[in-house]
Amino acid sequence: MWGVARATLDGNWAGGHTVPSRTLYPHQWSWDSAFIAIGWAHIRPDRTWSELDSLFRAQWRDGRVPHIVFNPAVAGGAYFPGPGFWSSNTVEGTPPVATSGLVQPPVHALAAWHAYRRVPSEAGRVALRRLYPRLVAQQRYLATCRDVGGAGLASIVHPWESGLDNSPAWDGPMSAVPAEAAVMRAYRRRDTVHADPAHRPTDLDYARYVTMVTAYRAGGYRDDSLADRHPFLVECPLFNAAMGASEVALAGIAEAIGVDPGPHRERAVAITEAVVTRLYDLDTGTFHPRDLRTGRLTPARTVLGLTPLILPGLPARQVETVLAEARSARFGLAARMDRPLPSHDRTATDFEPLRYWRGPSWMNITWLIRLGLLRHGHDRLAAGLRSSMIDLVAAAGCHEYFHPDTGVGLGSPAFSWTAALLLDVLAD
Ligand code: 2M8
Repeated sequence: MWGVARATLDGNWAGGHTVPSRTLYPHQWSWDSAFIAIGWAHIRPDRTWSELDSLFRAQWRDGRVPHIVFNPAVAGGAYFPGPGFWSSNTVEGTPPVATSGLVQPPVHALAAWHAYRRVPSEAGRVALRRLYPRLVAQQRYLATCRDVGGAGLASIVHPWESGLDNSPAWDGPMSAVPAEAAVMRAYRRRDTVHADPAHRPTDLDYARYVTMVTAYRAGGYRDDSLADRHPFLVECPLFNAAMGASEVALAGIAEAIGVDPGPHRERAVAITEAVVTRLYDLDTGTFHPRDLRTGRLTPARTVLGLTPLILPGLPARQVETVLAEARSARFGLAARMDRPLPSHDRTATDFEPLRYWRGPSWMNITWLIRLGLLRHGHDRLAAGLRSSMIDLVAAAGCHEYFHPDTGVGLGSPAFSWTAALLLDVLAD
């Protein structure tokens, strides 16, 4: 299995960065690169740092790390929406390379620190020193420009920023976004050329995705007065838990390179408190996104609700109830998993075992929740997730996602973060 994972990463290495998939995603994606960097640490540590360096070279002057960095050597039409659609070159403070204008969950400091601690080296320390100011700028952008709710959490302006594009978590906020058929008639989707349309977001989802980007782009991707003009504004538990966990990681990095870790620790505490105050629901005992348009928590009980476990300072009360949620029939977490961890509540009427983030099991989320379980001392449950990850790849290969009942491989068959995170758990 080690060999398959290694061959998958090698096959997707594009010189300087790794594509998530040669067919579906032929450019560099932000949070993919963070997970991929962790995998490279086990086989080619130099590539861990190339991966992160190439991503952060595309950082905007305001600190945002774009969710896609386009490879100029790949044809413009290979992915929709491509560089021409985003037009980053018309915006001030953008890098010479074309990028998108959105972000993704800030797992990068977490990944850089994790990779370094797994395989420490002097070259790694030099790379951490180089990356540190960029990682700090990334966090600062999110904590300031994106704090639309004013409570110390970052808002996302598009479901693509959550990484869980068509999660049922977004159904409420998405329904408020105007969707005109004419919007989509102007474009041709490329994803459905490579993947079964029944496994992907719908055309209606895409019409709204395009509408939201168009609105953000029309304002030059600026974040001032978003509350007055942007149709989708949400505080996501995973996104903010990642921001908090990255402050914890930055404290570690700061110490390793001789910088004061204190401010990072303070920010980690403040973000953890805000995640609990703003996103925890006493009735369900789990976390939910907050829709800033309505002021309410979104009702779906998705796997996003479990992800604040990655915060080491999550209070015992929340750890306990989130674990109860994870162990319930909704997610089936156990020391011996009988099925993989789903991305959505498997008892919900809108659970769809084949459709992307509406049910299938994903390696990156399983890896993050395993990390959270380890952080809170639940080693037996963490071991259950580790075995489940290994079993999935042993049976199906390095697929993008997996059927949450049968484990059948879905989406791209040679997917980078699946390979990378498998290497990480195998190396344990
Ligand atoms: C998926 O998202 C992209 C848009 O960013 C797409 O569907 O085209 C998501 O699974 C996202 O989390 C992931 O980073 C990206 C590349 O793997 O694909």
